[in-house]
Amino acid sequence: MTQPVKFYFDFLNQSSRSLYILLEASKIPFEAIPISMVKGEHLTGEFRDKVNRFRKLPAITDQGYQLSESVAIFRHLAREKLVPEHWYPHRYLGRSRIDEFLAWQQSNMAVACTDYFQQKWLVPYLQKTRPSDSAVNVASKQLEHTLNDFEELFLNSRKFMLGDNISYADLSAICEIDQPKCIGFNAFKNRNKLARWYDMVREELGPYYKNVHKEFESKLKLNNGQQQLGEAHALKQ
Ligand SMILES: N[C@@H](CCC(=O)N[C@@H](CS)C(=O)NCC(=O)O)C(=O)O
Repeated sequence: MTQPVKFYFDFLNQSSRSLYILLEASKIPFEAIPISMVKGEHLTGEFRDKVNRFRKLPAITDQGYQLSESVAIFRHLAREKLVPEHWYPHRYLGRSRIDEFLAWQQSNMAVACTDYFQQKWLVPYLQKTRPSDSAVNVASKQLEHTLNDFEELFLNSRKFMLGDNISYADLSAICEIDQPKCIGFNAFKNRNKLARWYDMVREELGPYYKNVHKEFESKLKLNNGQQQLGEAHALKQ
């Protein structure tokens, strides 16, 4: 019998959220295995030794084989499982367009969104310090630039990036933008097209998105509380 895919993830990570939503929305049987990055669970034990030699999230094991890198995981699922056509459509160069976006995303959007998230939230959390203004400034500029490019180069007058149907490019992009957005960055200032697209994607994803997003926000809140305690402790010393 085919075993469910084992999916290792942390909702603090954008690709973990997009793949989780894809798995759920596609009704692919999977075993969800949360791994806490802030507790360093990805650096030790079975995860390090048997699941992902790169020590990063997300990761899967499928029929005993391990696979990492979110784009490779997405393509594996699309190839090996029953993923509905609209997520990665064959028609009108759909797959090639999505591949083009994912390649751009990995070297542009993901870098900018991750960098902002790390400087503003993750590094201060782990080091129990305040964010460095200059590092956050540099990251903000890079982020503004990437969001302008995204709006200008990938969005159009249609509902979603490829037209009337949502694809994995939209799902992956919204989870990316949530990274800075959920810690207070205003991604929509002077970007009406981006704001309109964001609302339509969120609505289309419905409860799949809502539930995962809620988990992300509660992880941020939970860890924020701990961060403030840490800061107070650091100030006392
Ligand atoms: N290109 C990889 C990036 C994976 C990645 O960098 N994951 C981060 C999560 S934001 C991670 O696991 N970081 C843990 C670490 O670097 O210790 C992908 O798309 O899967």
